[in-house]
Amino acid sequence: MFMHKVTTLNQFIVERQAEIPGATGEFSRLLHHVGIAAKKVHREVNKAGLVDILGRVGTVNVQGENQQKLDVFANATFMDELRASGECCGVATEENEGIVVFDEELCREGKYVACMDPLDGSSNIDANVSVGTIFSIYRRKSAVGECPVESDFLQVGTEQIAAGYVIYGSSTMLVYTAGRGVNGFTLDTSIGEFCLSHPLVQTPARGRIYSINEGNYVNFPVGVKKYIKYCQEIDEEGGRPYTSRYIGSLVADYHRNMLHGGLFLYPETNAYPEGKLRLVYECNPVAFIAEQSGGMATDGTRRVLELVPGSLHQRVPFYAGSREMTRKLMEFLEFFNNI
Ligand code: P6P
Repeated sequence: MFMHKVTTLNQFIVERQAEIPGATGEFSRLLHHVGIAAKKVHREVNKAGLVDILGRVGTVNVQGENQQKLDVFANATFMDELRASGECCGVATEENEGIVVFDEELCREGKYVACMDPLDGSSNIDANVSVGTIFSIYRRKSAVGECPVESDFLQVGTEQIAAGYVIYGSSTMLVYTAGRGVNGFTLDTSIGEFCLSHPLVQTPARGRIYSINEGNYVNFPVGVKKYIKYCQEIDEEGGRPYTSRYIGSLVADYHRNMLHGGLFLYPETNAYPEGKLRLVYECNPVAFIAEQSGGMATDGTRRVLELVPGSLHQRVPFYAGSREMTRKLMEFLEFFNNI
């Protein structure tokens, strides 16, 4: 039987490293450990419901959100693997108020820091809805050998060395970019490896899907309301009306739109006047992926990757996806939000 060539994540990382002059394998080791953590979280997410890994631990995280057992497990797992890589000196995570410094001897020489949402959308888990891990890697600015400081984690998004997400859905995929395109790897559980399944992903310039929680409609900025109505109008060429698709899990909503074409919108609302999504560990990594796959990501007026983070858990309005759809939305915001 002919076996088509399978490229595992580790083979891909090593091959790519060979292309980068002076690459010393440190970043490759870091990414390898991200892959290990993703496999461990996959295992627990996929047996949730069968064992006592579901539900709340009875604690709340820094966001005041009830922590799910899987949140806590995913946070600990990714931290352990990033620490074990020896290349990361600290992590900023949704689950912890401040930065987590890896002070062990092994990590102090680490050149990288990570920002992550270890299990985004976890409130959906007991309903068997896809959830995700979102991560962002920066080169530290503080001196190697010393403890990292908060400013290492508040770098502008264009400084990202790599970013990606793991989507725990009908299959588990790891999607990442290191600035040379976006590649997707699907977990083949029969061999326990992430295998290249979506090489050099390109988001269609326009699509027919818009994703937004229309339950917040009455409080949306007028430009967003007008854009939603634009999506729903019939045009003579049959391009519209678009389809509304919203899962309520950022990674799942974004991933579908990235592959098929579409626009994800999370504007400011009454409940979240700054927007709900976090700049440092949700919007910046997704924005890096968006741009590297030919799409766009904005806070409505500015490029997300150029926003200077003021605090670890800062929220921003977030619009990301097909570039022609994003541009059209920005036209609506520009016109209607300024009249
Ligand atoms: P809403 C999940 O809680 C999350 O942080 C993102 O994954 C998702 O896009 C958003 O919130 C959904 O928020 O207000 O529509 O339920």
